[in-house]
Amino acid sequence: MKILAGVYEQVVKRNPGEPEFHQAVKEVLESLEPVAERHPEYVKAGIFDRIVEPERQIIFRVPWVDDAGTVHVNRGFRVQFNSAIGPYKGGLRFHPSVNLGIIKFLGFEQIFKNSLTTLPMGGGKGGSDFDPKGKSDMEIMRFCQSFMAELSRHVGPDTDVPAGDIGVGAREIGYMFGMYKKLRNEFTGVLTGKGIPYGGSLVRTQATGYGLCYFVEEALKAKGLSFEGKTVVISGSGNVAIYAAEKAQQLGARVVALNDSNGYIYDENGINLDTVKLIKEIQRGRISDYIKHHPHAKYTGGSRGIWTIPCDIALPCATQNELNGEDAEILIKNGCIAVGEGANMPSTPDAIDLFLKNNVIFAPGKAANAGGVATSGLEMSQNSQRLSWSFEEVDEKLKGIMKSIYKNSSEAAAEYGEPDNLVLGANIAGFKKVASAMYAQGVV
Ligand code: NDP
Ligand code: 2IT
Repeated sequence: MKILAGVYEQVVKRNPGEPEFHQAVKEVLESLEPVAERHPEYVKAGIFDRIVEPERQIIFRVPWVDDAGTVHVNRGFRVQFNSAIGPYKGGLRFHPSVNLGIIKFLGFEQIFKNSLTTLPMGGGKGGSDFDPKGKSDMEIMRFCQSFMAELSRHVGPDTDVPAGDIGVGAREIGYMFGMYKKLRNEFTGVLTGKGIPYGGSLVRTQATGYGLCYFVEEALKAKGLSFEGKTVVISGSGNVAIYAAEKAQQLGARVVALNDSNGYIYDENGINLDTVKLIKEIQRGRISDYIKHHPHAKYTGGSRGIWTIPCDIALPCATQNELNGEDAEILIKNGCIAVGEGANMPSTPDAIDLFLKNNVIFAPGKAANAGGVATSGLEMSQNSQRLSWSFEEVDEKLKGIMKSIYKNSSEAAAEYGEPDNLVLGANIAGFKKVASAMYAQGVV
């Protein structure tokens, strides 16, 4: 970095103790250096300085009462990062590891991801350090209501439209939607990922995982390859992982492993997804329960070991920095040909370098997992029109969007001289639209 080195230095200085945010910004600024060279007018207009500073950061107290009558206090966040091309849009994460730096890294990535979808959505992210694990349904409901009691002041269908992320699925969205509607006396599309009976979109549940496979399929196709007959390892066993596995299977691959934060399962016959859905979506159990249903499968404790399983395609779909340089070396040694990020920033920078240097097809999260938010955008369109589209119609639109994200990212990569570098391509393609919108709107 030359032109943009000062921007990065300022980010580190101004945001101490936020390593994930620094990591996300550094990767993007490194990709944008050649853009800054070609566009001195963007440098002069302070586009780079402004894009790394959230427009607004909201931090609030979330008090709630557990089933035993004990009062708990969690911290709530909403970072409204950039609204140049549309209302703030991005998920809510409930996980004990959540802090401002995590939400800022996610919100920053969301700006470029949402731009890539071709839909008019700005970037934002939120959440809480609340741990949903082991909580009763009523505790979850009271927490969500308390969270929305404050959040409702800051969001709205034309202002900021949250959705799910880790620890937030249809149940939590339902409780938050109910509270928003009661407080505002408005039935609006303030959240996406809603249940189908009250304004949700078909395919939103499947969208991130399906979209990931559609994207990887395009990248494979460009090299004359496909999912057919490939062995796939997927980390996580939540929303993204389950539907990535489902689509990979539909495309003819054999998915042999999944994990959660306690350990991984290996099933050489191919994972039975009905069992995983039962354990994870209905019983809210642990992935280790899989071997009770399928005794021939193997369970191994520890969350990292999953990358030691030989595979052709690896899809990290759990969390940030879950795949490091050491894991990348093992995957490459085992002959892995493609890595598609379903999670946000799951690969560390040294892992990404290794994949790129070793000609592993590498599909970065902000392009490859954009199918979730893209379908959220389609949910917003349906809500505005007070219509709902069929499963096939939404799925076709999702497929079309993932194809255009691949096309735009690979064309930008080629334009800037590194045709196989989709990290570079996605960052540049996502930036272009936001930058020209910010430029046109003046210094605001
Ligand atoms: P879920 O809560 O449904 O599932 C998360 C999964 O990841 C669980 O299996 C969980 O295991 C595992 N996991 C979470 N944290 C850790 C950790 N620290 N170490 C190991 N495993 C962990 O979330 P999603 O599937 O929705 O999200 C997964 C990833 O995909 C996240 O990075 C999210 O930001 C990203 N994403 C999600 C989208 C969506 O539409 N939902 C869209 C785009 C990206 P455990 O149960 O043990 O915690
Ligand atoms: O990281 C993401 O893109 C999401 N969690 C989905 C956001 C959304 O608004 O659907």
